Amino acid sequence: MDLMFSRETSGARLEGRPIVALESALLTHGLPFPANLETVQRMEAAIRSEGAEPALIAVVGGQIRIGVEAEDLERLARGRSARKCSVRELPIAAARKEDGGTTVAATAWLAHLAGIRIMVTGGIGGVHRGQPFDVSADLDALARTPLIVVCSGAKAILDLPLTIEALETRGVPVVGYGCDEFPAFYSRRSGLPVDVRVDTPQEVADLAVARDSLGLSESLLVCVPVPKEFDIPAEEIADSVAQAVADAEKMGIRGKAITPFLLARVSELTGQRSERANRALLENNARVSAQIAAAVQSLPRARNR
Ligand code: PSU
Ligand code: MN
Repeated sequence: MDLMFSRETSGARLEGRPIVALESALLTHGLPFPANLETVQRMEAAIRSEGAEPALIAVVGGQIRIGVEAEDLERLARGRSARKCSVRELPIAAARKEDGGTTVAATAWLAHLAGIRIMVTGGIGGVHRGQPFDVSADLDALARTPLIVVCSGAKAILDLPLTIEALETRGVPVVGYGCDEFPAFYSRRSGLPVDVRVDTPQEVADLAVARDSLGLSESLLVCVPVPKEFDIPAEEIADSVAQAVADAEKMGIRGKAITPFLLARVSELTGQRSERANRALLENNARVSAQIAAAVQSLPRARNR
């Protein structure tokens, strides 16, 4: 399957400038229009302001796009027809020539195919509350794709202690970026420890070098807490999350529809406070990922794999 690079991303490749991949499920399924489009544009601007090139990864009419041009971006943002593509849906959307928003799992795989070493998201998927068998494909994808994944931890709608356990089982190092606790998406703190704390982009690059020289295939999960002004302490969001989870249960919402439903419901219940936090952390994560991309760019590529 050919990957289609946008004009900007192929330019950056030729010039050897750092590229940061963005997932597109947040555009098609995570945030409502027009907040979704605005947020992606702000993420792209933040990445460019740090001298890196953003590459939104998505499926457009069955084509795998590494970087999406403005017209298609707007269609993906407006239309609710795109398929939410994790790894299992990728061949379906490609063969059927559909539009698709790629989750962390699918984006990581496609970024890796494209030779991109870092991607950014809001929160990774994980183990769902009360449903220990509903485990996001993000976790297995992280375990087999040697990327740097910048996020604000796992989404607060999940069972975070079980998600941390599942990451441990899969050998994914959890890196706190300026923090000692695993961030809980809307909240800066979760009470759960990270495996290592770093405070600079260079320290992340050092970890990537060590990972690569050991021949390991796991992503580094670099966790950046939501900016302080937007932090919603865990005890303040707990009731809304519990209510949203109960509503999903009552309405019989399952599988891949759960995450988009819960995000939208929590936003409703918090009067959009959670959505503002989501947008702020996405933009901040984009900026941090571009800074890390610059530090990683000068490193030798992993060999022998
Ligand atoms: N981060 C956000 N909003 C989102 C997501 C992440 O701020 O909508 C998406 C990601 O694409 C992630 C997906 O991979 O939710 C997880 O879905 P699931 O639990 O169905 O694997
Ligand atoms: Mn799931």
